[in-house]
Amino acid sequence: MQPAKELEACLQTRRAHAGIVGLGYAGLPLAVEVARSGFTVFGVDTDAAKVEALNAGESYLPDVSRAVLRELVNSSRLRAGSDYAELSRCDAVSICVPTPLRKTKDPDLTHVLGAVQTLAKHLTLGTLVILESTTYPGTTEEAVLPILEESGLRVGKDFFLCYSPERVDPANTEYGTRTIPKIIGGVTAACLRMGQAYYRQVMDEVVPVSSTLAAETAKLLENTFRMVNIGLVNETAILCDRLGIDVWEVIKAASTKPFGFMPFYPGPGLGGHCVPVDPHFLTWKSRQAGYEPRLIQLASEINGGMPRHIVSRIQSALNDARKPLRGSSIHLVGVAYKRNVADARESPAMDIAAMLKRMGAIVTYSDPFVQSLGVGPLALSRVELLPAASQSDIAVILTDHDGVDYRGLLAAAPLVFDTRNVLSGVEAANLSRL
Ligand code: SAJ
Repeated sequence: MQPAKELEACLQTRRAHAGIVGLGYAGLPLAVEVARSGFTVFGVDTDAAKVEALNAGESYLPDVSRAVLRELVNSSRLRAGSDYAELSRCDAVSICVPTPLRKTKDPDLTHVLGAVQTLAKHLTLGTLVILESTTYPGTTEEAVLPILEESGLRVGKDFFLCYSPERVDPANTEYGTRTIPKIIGGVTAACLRMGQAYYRQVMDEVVPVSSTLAAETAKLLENTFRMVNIGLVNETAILCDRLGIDVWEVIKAASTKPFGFMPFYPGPGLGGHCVPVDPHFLTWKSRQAGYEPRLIQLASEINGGMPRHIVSRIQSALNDARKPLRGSSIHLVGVAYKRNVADARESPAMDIAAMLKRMGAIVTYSDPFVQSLGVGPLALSRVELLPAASQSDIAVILTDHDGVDYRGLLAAAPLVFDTRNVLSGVEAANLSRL
C-alpha cells in the first residue's frame, strides 16, 4: 500500500504511534491529549527530570492533572524517554521545542534545528512530521524541509510535513489543547491531508490553511495583535496621565461599544515568552523581504518604555511626599509577568526592580506565586506583604494576583501606586494609579 494511504488509515483508526519532541508547556499537554484520544505516545525530551517525572506519573505542569497523567502512563498509552531513535517507530511526530529570540532580536532556531537534525536520522517511510513551535514565516519549508529530505525521503510522497502553531495558554482554565481550534498547513496537499487526518482524531476543531507559511503567520498575527494593542493602551495611559484623565474609566466606557472595540489594559510593561517575542519573528522576516514593519517596532518601544514610566511615577509620588527615591523603601506587590502565574521570566518587574536599585532605592517584593526574583546583585528575597508595606515608603502593585489583601495593603502602606487598577473604584489620599 502507498505510504500515504497506509499512514492515513492508521491515523484515522488511531492505531498510529505518536511521537512528541519537547515535553514543556506545549508538548506535555499535547502528548496527554493525543494519548487520551487512543494513540500510543512516546514523548522525548533532553531534560531527564521531565522524562523521569512523566514515567512516574508525576505532572510538573499545573495544566496537566496528575490523575490523568498517571492513568495514561499506567495503561502504557504514554511513555517518555530521551532516545530519539525510538521515534523511528512513530508514524506521526510533533515538534514542540522552544524558539527564543537572540539578544539581537533575531530568531534562535537552535532547538528546532537540533531536534529536526536528530529526527532526520530516524525518519522512516510514511511518517508525518508537524512543527508546532512559534517561528518566523518560512521556517518549515526553508529550514526544516531540507534537513528532513537529506534522509533521501521525498516530502508529500515518502514523508509528510506540516506546520501547526501551538496555542496553549498556561493557566487558562476555559480553553485547553483539545478545545482550542488547531490551525494546520501542509507543504503539499498530501501533507495537509495527513495532518488533518491526525489532528481530527485529537482536537475538537481543525482549521486547514493553504500553506505552512499561512499557518506560521497566523500565529504571529495573533500575538502581534495583542502586543500592538497593549502598546496602544499603554500610550493612552501616558497621555491620559498628562491630561489628568482616568484611563481606566476611559477604557471601561469604550468597552460598552458592542462592536468594533476590544479592551486591553495598561500595565508596567510586556512580560512572558510569547507576546513580547513573537512579533519580532515577523519583523525579522519582513526586513529580509525589504519591508520595515514600523507599527510593530513602535509598539514594542512603547511597551519597553513602560518600566521607566512606572519608575518615574514612583519617583513623583515620593517627591510629592518630600521623599527622595534614593534611600526610600519600595515594596513591589506581585512580580510575575501576569496574574495568577508563577512565571517571572521576562517580567517587567525585573526591569523596574533593577532601575530602582540602580537609583539607590531599597527594594523588597511579595508575590504568592513567585518564590525568588532575579540573580546576583539584583536578586530580591520575598517578604511578607503587610509588614513590608507598613515599613515601606511606597508599595507598588505590579501584578494583580487573586487572593492578595489589597485593602489591608492600602491601610498599611503610607503610599500605594496601583499599576493594574486592582483597587478599581477605591479613592484614598495615599492611593494613585497608572
Ligand atoms: N498585558 C497587558 N495588558 C493587557 C494584556 C496583557 O499589559 O491588556 C501584559 C500582561 O501583563 C503580560 C503580557 O502583556 O505581561 C502578556 O500577557 P498575555 O495576556 O498576552 O499572556 P501570555 O504572554 O501568556 O500570552 C498567552 C498567549 N498564548 C499563546 O501564545 C498560545 C496569547 O496568545 C493569549 O492571548 C494570552 O496567553 C492570553 O489570552 O492569556
